[in-house]
Amino acid sequence: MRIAITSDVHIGRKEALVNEFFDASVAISKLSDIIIIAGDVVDNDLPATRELFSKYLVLAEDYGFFEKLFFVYGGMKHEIKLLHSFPDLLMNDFCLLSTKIGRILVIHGNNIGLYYRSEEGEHAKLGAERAKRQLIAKPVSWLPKINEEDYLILGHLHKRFYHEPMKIYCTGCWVPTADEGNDTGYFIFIDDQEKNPFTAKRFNSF
Ligand SMILES: [Mn+2]
Repeated sequence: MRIAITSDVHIGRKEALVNEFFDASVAISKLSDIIIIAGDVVDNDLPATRELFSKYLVLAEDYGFFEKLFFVYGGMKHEIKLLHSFPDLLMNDFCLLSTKIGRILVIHGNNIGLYYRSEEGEHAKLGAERAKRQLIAKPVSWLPKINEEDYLILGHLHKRFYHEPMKIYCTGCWVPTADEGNDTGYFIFIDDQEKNPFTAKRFNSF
């Protein structure tokens, strides 16, 4: 199975790399069996945002990847409302994949208490680690029970990292800001047949 995962595109925000996201989606769709957008695909529910999102779905139809798309809800109610107004979209609070390398749980993260305190010097990795440990210790009713061996893929933090010992990936985002520099616009690509199954692919690397 070949899986592409990204999140936090924030379509509708002025700075968001929307065209880059569109082009990268077309490129990665040719390599992937499933494409998961792990929350915050849109930034708001304005008419211009809906129009852009509709364009994305038309693109997906045209290039034959509409059926590969899966949307995981982000933190904002307007996103759920927007997604629900488009028929035939696959979506849920989470996505659980059973692969050759093990189970992979994809969730946005805000809804399991994912946060970190950068002003106190806490790294985003620590916030993600705390969230996973808490989820293992205190499972929540709306998610499958996970353990340490399961991979966890998160959005929400707008920081891209791989916390290898904890098997946690964070996808980053598509909104450049001063302190994030060019670490935006990535898909995590997983091929469970490969010896090194995880790679990160930036929009300008296709
Ligand atoms: Mn976000």
